[in-house]
Amino acid sequence: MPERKFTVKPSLTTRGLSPENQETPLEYLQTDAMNNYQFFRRNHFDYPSLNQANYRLLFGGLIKRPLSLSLQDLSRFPAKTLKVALECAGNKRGHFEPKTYGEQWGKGAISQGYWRGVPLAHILDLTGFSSHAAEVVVKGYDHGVRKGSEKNETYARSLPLEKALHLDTIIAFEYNGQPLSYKHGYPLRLIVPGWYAMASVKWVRQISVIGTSFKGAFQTNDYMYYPSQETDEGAFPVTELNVNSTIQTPLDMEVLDGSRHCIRGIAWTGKGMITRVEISLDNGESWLDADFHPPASSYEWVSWQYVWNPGKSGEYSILSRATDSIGRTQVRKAFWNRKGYGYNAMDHVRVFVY
Ligand SMILES: Nc1nc2c(c(=O)[nH]1)N[C@H]1C(S)=C(S)[C@@H](COP(=O)(O)O)O[C@H]1N2
Ligand SMILES: [Mo]
Repeated sequence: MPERKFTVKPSLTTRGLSPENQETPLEYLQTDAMNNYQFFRRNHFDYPSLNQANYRLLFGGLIKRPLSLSLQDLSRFPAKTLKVALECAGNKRGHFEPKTYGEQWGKGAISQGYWRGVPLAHILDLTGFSSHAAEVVVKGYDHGVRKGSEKNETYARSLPLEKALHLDTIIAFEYNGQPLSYKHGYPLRLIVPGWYAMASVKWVRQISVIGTSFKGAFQTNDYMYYPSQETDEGAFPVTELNVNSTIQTPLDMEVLDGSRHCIRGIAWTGKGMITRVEISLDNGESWLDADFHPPASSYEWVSWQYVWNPGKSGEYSILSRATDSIGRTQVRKAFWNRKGYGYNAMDHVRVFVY
């Protein structure tokens, strides 16, 4: 089987420079824990400047004991390490038909690695909160004029109390055993496993408990599914990841010889576990099971492969389709929505075998 050997390291694919939006060249990666320089970058504003020496994480709102924590204070809480894939809600937006406005992401607005941090619940236990608490708002340091508005805004998102108190929702300070890199949220970022990555707020400044539903623009304007082109009717919030899969090799429109090839890719979901990945070599007429090791947790992707002997020369249309333990399966056409979130149609590449 021809092995792909690279002498140069793949670099990020640029979708925007100011703010920086770059995607992971997933097609060229062999690892399942990305280095910082291969991790996709998704920013709404320019990188913030923050005073590292005096950094304090503030807790406010409907809590009994307001709190301000230094990094050292935080290090005294019990921490855990989780392998989590972060996927941008706009991953694969460029595949929507008809097209939708926004960064035209390909398949690489997803990356994963090991995040270490303190469960937010441990800190909220310490502050205590009122019986009227409904949501927890996490505010970042970055701000500016949001695309599509004229107002100066700060990046902020809320979580329902239940998700905020989930023991795997962590305030992370390490990635792959190192302090977070500046671009990925140093010194602290929230990690919300199972949800699209807009929830994983970088450069956390303040955490507030509120008794109402948060109305920030990144929650009420953006990161809502709008099923209709013309009106906001039927809108609902973007939360958990959809079941999904991506073919890494071969590449779309690649020319292959007739020898054995390894069709390789990843599959993931935000709820339950991946239970099945299938491949079709005839554009969906028939399906074959791909091989993968069961995932250790529901927050990481599985790497799957299928060894293929094409035999006959000609054009092939290859599809991948993942199924999860709650019974969700990828379908041929993704649910279209005006802002282009949550694309999860079966993946599709065409190859020519000579
Ligand atoms: N403070 C802040 N946090 C943020 C964002 C942001 O612009 N500012 N973008 C969110 C979105 S939409 C995504 S997809 C992820 C991207 O994280 P990364 O740049 O570390 O890959 O961060 C999320 N957290
Ligand atoms: Mo995102």
